[in-house]
Amino acid sequence: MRRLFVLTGAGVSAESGLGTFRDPGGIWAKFDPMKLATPEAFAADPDRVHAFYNLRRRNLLSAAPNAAHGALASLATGLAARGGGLFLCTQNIDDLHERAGSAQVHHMHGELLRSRCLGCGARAPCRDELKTATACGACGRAGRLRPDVVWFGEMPLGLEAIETALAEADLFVAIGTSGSVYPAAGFVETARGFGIRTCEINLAPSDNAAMFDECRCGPAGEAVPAFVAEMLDGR
Ligand code: BJW
Repeated sequence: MRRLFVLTGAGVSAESGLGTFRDPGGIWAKFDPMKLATPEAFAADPDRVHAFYNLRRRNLLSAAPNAAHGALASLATGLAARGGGLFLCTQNIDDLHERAGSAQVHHMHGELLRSRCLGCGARAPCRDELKTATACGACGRAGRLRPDVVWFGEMPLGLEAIETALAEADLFVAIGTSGSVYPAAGFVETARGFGIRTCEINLAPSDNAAMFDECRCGPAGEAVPAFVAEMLDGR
């Protein structure tokens, strides 16, 4: 009865055409995160921040899940059928895991296709452009909507549920993440503290690779389906 905790990062969506952050030519090579992904940046220049996320929302809506997303959806079903389970935690704000068929996805850095009102706190689906003038559907105020994502300096979502799931798991797998953003980068140490086996799947070993019991290198679209096949074969 295996219970897996899988943490995904931008690398799992790279083959769907969504950029990673810290690879050469990645999002943070082109844009300054301090001007786009902090609450202070949004307060100083909401139009600039909206333009950045509007562009990424458009890109997401024209992207499709890849074989890695599909394999992780099968993993959840396959483990459940064997009496086990999968906690799928993603740092990604895209919805490609859901579109590939994953029913339960923990979005610790929020979701691009949702907005949040800084006035009344209402969260709502958001597939269109957000502008400073866009009014909140709940309270009617304009100028208070922001993307429902977690910026630097903000608290990631559902850390208690993550801690519980890590404590219950018997294998921790990090896929396509550089392991440079905390607290997610520290999950491998938490897992080790619980005595759980750890595995990294990445294009190349991350800076954190030495922390893992096992590292598998390759593009997620190939390495993840191979890993899932092994898990469901019981090897
Ligand atoms: C492939 C591939 C292919 C490529 N196949 N692989 C210590 C403890 C706690 C906090 C901190 C700390 N030290 C510093 C902090 C503060 C800060 C932080 O971590 N800063 C670092 C830069 C040092 N963290 C925060 O502010 C967080 N909040 C917080 O700490 O709250 C207080 C707190 C304290 C204590 C405990 C708990 C909480 C919030 C972080 C929010 C991050 N937000 C972003 C933007 C979200 C919205 C958006 O998308 O615009 O999240 S930043 C960006 O980085 C995004 C990502 O989710 C995140 C991680 O990036 P990821 O996914 O790892 O992408 P890359 O590009 O870095 O790596 C991609 C990998 O894929 C590479 O390894 C490639 O090789 C690989 N790859 N192609 C397989 N085809």
